[in-house]
Amino acid sequence: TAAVDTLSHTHAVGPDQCCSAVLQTISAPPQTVWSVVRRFDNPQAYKQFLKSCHVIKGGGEVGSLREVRVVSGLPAASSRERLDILDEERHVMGFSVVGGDHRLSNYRSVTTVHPAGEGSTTATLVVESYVVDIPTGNSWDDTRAFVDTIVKCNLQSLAHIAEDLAKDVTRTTTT
Ligand code: A8S
Repeated sequence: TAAVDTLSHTHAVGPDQCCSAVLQTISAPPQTVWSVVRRFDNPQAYKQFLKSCHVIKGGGEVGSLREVRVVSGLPAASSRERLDILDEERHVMGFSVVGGDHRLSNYRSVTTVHPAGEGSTTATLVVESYVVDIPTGNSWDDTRAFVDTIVKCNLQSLAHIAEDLAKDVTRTTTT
């Protein structure tokens, strides 16, 4: 069981917007997971649909802007994103899409990292919630299915990377 602060995941949702959340448990310490999530300048470390990221403003503080390029095969080419929150104590990171060449207008997401399991420090629960405009011609369900798929892939990839990092630490501290 993990204590998830639900306020971080409370979004204002307009009538033509879709919102949802995805959960992922990870067999690695929260600190290891956070070390990957907190890097606003390096989302492609775990988001496999991204091929590059250029920071166009700031040094990772709130208000920093990045431009990511998307791999081919998706109905998108690039996205311009602003860092909304980076709370190093509570492990909360959030960003908004502010431009780019894709169909997810006004996309906003918040990711939180929590200790999980019985008094354990080696398990983590990640919660990622989002809000986005429903594109013209699409339904709530279409939109949710599309975005949930991307977010689930990202969080599964985050799990693999954090679990590998945690194994490396165990290996170097026990040999
Ligand atoms: C994230 C989450 C999402 C990213 C989407 C949903 C996106 O980068 C991709 C395809 C799109 O059509 C929209 O945390 C956009 O990055 C992979 C370019 C925004």
